[in-house]
Amino acid sequence: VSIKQGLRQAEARGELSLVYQPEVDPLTGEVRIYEALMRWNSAELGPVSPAEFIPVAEESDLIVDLTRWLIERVATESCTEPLRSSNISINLSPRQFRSESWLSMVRDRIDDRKLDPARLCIEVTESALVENFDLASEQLREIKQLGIEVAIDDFGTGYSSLAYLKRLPIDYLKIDRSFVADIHQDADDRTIVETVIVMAHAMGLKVVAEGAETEQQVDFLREQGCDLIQGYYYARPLPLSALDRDLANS
Ligand code: G
Ligand code: G
Ligand code: G
Ligand code: NA
Ligand code: MN
Repeated sequence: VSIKQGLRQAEARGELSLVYQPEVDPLTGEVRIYEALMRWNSAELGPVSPAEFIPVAEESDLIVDLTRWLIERVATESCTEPLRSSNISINLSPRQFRSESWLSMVRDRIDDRKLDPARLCIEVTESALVENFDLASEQLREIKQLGIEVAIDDFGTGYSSLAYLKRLPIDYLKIDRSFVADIHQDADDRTIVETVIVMAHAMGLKVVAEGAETEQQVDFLREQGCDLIQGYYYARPLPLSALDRDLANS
């Protein structure tokens, strides 16, 4: 079967799930945010990455069903431990972000109190915001009015400048893991990370570093004042049932 055919049945067959990866305050070791990441384990195709199936879903109405599934599942799981004592972030592709249907789904769950907007963060890439700046501005204003936070994902891999993003109501920059990976070996990457943190803080933004795998990376990021750190050093993305156990020893 093709990805498209398989995806059409994925929800009904119970093949979709969420895993969560913590974003940790390096000063206290506390989890501030759990990032929800979608997983599809297809009976025919095996595990398929969202990087592969989201673009396919976007070619049709399948993306609407997938987005609804994501929001409903996050709403349900966010009420259970250990998620209920942290914030939760969800990823939206640029096309998902620009269509407003996800926002009305979120609003419905806020209205019936299944989702707490103050605990929700939306992760989008730079391109989602800069490719249609006016629409993005309008969308972000509505999101902020609801009390939802916004993070720029994979920061540094797009083509926008911080000065440009300053005109948008953003809460977090997530430094792309490609800059974090070579912190030990590459002085340029160290400079980029230091500079992004200083500039982001000067602009009132919080910084999350992605992809920290080693103690040296975590030490460097903490010393530079990075607000939150995510990566295998702390935890891999894990299903809800495995989160408790993992946090007990972190
Ligand atoms: O977790 P993983 O390495 O499989 O993620 C691959 C890519 O898919 C990442 O860029 C991630 O941000 C994205 N991704 C994961 N879950 C979702 C989701 O629910 N929606 C969207 N749009 N992208 C997701
Ligand atoms: O594009 P995005 O940053 O959303 O991608 C998230 C993906 O990155 C997740 O699917 C996750 O599996 C992966 N990831 C998370 N932490 C690490 C890490 O420390 N190292 C590496 N190589 N990948 C990571
Ligand atoms: O621990 P487990 O076998 O469930 O890990 C699944 C995959 O996650 C591994 O194959 C590995 O690629 C990745 N992984 C888990 N922890 C780490 C880590 O600390 N560093 C890196 N680079 N990858 C990891
Ligand atoms: Na993300
Ligand atoms: Mn990312």
